[in-house]
Amino acid sequence: MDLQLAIFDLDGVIVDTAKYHYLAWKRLGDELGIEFTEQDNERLKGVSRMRSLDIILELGNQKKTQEEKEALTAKKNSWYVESILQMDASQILPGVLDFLEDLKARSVKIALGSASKNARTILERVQITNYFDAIIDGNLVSKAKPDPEVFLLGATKLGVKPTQTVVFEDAQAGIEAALNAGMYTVGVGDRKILSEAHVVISSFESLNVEELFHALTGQG
Ligand code: B16
Ligand code: MG
Repeated sequence: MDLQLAIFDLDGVIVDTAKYHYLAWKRLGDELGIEFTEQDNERLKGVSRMRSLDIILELGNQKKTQEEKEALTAKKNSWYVESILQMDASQILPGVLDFLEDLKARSVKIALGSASKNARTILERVQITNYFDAIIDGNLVSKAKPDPEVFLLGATKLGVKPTQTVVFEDAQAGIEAALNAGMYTVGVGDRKILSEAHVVISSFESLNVEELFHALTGQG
């Protein structure tokens, strides 16, 4: 098998932290008098913290100074952190642990490629930090997905070529970022939203590394 590195997005792939982001943004929206629905929240997936706030302010037709925006994102983050500190291993999405074990058994390297500045805290809380050979998070990158920076950094750090790397992503911008990096892509979620991915899966449950890699590269 030719693939040597698997890079995982965090929110929506390993854990479902989107619900905690939503609750915190909704609380902020309520304070600002901006209506913010779960459907609006879809637009925030994979998007940076500051860009998320900009989208919410746009929804409410509101403008804020940079200083005000810093204070608002800090407030949202403090609520979000309260939620993630309550997380435990039971919140890892179905099939993910078995799949990570399967990769390890085949000596495929594992990296995280997330926009979140809280990624390390979440991995610690759900007790899977040790699986990762490299952790690239929102503190290390300057360009947001669909820019390929986050994934290219992971591959470079581990000395693996993009063409030998597969990325698992739940957001359209993330799939685009991986394609821009010249990597194989697996969309996790809705086939209609993730149609650009090489392969789309609904979850990691019963997913087999060998079969998946064969489907991606045509090699066993
Ligand atoms: P933070 P991912 C992304 O995580 C989330 O999908 C997105 O909703 C969030 O705004 C972003 O991280 C930044 O998160 O505020 O914790 O730094 O999907 O790239 O793992
Ligand atoms: Mg995601």
